Amino acid sequence: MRETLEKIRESALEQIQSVGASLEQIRIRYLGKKGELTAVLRGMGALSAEERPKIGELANQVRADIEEAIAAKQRQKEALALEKRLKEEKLDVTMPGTPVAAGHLHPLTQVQRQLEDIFIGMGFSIEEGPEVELDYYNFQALNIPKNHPARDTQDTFYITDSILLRSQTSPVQVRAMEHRKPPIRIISPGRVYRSDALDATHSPLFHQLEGLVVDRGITMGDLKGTLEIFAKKMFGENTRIRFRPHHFPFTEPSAEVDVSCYVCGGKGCRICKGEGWIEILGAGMVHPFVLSNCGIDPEVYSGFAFGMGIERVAMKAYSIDDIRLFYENDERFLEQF
Ligand code: 2U9
Repeated sequence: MRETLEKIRESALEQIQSVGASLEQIRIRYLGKKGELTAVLRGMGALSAEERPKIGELANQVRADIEEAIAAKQRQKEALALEKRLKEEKLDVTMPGTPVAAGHLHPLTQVQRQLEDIFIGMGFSIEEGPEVELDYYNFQALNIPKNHPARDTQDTFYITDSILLRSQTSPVQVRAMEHRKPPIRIISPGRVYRSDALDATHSPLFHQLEGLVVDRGITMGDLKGTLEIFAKKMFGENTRIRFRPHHFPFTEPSAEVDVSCYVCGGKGCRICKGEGWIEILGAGMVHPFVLSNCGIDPEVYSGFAFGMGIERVAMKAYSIDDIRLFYENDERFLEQF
């Protein structure tokens, strides 16, 4: 029996060391319930009382040796596998990275922020308000009563008789005047709605930026100076502006404002259609009726206001000839900005 045990140990240890051995199969073959060592242990009953403990001790030693050899081989296999993996997975941290496609602000947002920054730099603050407005704030307070011809030029989306989608951002400024005492120096950028058919130059939704200054002693000179600084910052230091007389119900006097062509400098070119000037804004002195509608005494205070379409400014600045490009979100267009 001693010999059998020694043979079992020898053959098991040899198999454990052999390349490609399945350690689990070896364990089952020798130490499993029906294993060779187990079979020997079962036969120990036939031994004499003197021999039994000695053989028992040897059998236990053989079991321990086989278990230890299996464990050692297992550790060796794992170490080899780890070494192999580390070799294969070697990282070259000096390799160039894979660029991640990053988005950016929409060109209209970029232009809006640029305009806002210019006016913030001149001491204006940004004022926001509802897009669903009362007829009163969008029209009546601005000296555009019901049946006024100016209402025909702006086809408005009505929700009820007295509620509408704002057709300009002026109502924001009416509300500001109601709540604040002069000096007031605000801009109101935002979405406006007009019931126009979508074509290359019109959209039922577009964006405006309007400005309003109210204080004692505000004059047309302040308006001109403000818009001149704006034009130079937006279109370049050599830009000049010119006022052409116009009519708006909410300003008196009123003007349309052109900037000298930033492409040809005023000589006349394809961009300014030979004019040398590009129309960019409307402006004027706030009508006394509008001031008093908003609770401001026109005998004490005066003010100027201006307004521009953000799409129009962006189209002029980037030579874009179709307003629809802003709303289609075609990446081939957007990625150019
Ligand atoms: C108050 C009083 C007066 C805002 C003004 C314009 C002139 C103007 C147009 C530009 C192109 C609208 O987007 S557009 O179609 N706007 O020409 N807007 S003065 O006047 C105000 C605003 C608020 C209380």
